[in-house]
Amino acid sequence: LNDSRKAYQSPLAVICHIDLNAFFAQCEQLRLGLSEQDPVVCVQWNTLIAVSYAARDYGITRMDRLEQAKQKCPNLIPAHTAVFKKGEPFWKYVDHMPSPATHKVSLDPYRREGKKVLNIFRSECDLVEKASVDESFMDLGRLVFRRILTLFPNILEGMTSKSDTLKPIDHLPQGIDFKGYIIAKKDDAENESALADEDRSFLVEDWDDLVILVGSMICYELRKKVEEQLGYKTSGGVGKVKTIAKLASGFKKPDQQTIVRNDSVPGFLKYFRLTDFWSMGGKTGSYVKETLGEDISISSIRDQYSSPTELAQALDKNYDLASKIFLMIRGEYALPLEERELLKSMAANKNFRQSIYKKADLIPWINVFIGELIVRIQDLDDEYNTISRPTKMTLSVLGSSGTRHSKQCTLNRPPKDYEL
Ligand code: DCP
Ligand code: CA
Repeated sequence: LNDSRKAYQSPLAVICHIDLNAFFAQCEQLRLGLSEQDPVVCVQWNTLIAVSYAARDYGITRMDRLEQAKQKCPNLIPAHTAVFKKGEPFWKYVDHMPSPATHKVSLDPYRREGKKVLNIFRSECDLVEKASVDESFMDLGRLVFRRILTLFPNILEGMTSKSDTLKPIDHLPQGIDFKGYIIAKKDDAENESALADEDRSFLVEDWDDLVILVGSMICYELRKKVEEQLGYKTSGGVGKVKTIAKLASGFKKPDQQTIVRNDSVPGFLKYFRLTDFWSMGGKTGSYVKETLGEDISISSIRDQYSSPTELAQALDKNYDLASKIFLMIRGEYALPLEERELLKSMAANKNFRQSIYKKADLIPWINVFIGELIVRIQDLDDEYNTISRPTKMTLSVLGSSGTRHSKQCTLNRPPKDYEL
């Protein structure tokens, strides 16, 4: 646990996933000085791109158009994203409804807010993976390890070799308890609920339960830190591997967290389909559904195939996919966290909606694209204390007929100066 390169493979690994609730809408709510109870939606032209939980209470979803949403909630607060104006290489918030003919949306404000949250996580935890603009994974190993040493100061006494095992837990120190919803183990509760009984005496049966308990306290503290410093509400999930932590953070929203102890993985996964796993959507998911059967559940795959080899036979001898799925549905698919974002390209684009015939109508948009990309390069430089410069540039146009025209050039000695 105390080695960030190895901790994710430990049977005592603790990974948490934290996701910001209704992220773009929360950014707008705070920017406008509004409260959590205000039904804010974040708007791009007349579509909703994020819906606050207050607006969700009116039955509003991302599928609604702005007009429909206003019908459902007459006092709706639509906040339009920041925009670039044709010809201007910078974005701003405007006090009118911008038009796609003269403006381009900027998501930069949300990227920057996401970065602030990430910085809080990085200041507390030594291994953070940014999963998207509003989600992060954290390997809590070292934080958990240190806290366990303070809770059980003599725990390592008498342990001399790697094959020595920890003594059984005979008592729980004062002042520690799970934070959040605890998923039931199979025998925790006879009832149909996903959650464990409140009788906490047998919630910690072994060390893997205890590390998850400590992890849930740390996850809670991280989330509260974000709320105190920046005002954002989040949801969290705690488990042994990334895939479980990610499903857990989406289980109870908003402003909640969910804890999955190892023995409760089978009970927890009853609530999901294989395609709910990140990376199992899309093509891979469709392929598996076609091959194994449309409505096959996680538990039936688990019962039906008792080894990765058996599963591979059913999946056209795709051994890699089979062993991944085999582990995933048992909550054992341990992947390392990627600390550094591997950024290979950046793009700025604009859907013109109407054909552009004149060069003079096109050039001002190039200014916008450049403005957008430069800010991102600048932020990247600041973040990693580097000077990253693109070495290739592509200009690409997709016509309404579906044909794409591209032109690419190499930038031999890209200037360090942003102005240039
Ligand atoms: N987003 C978007 N278009 C989509 C999906 C998401 O523009 N089709 C943007 C807006 C969201 C942000 O990404 O605020 C994060 O996406 P999430 O899927 O995490 O959704 P939310 O954060 O809005 O809601 P939740 O509380 O369910 O996580
Ligand atoms: Ca989110």
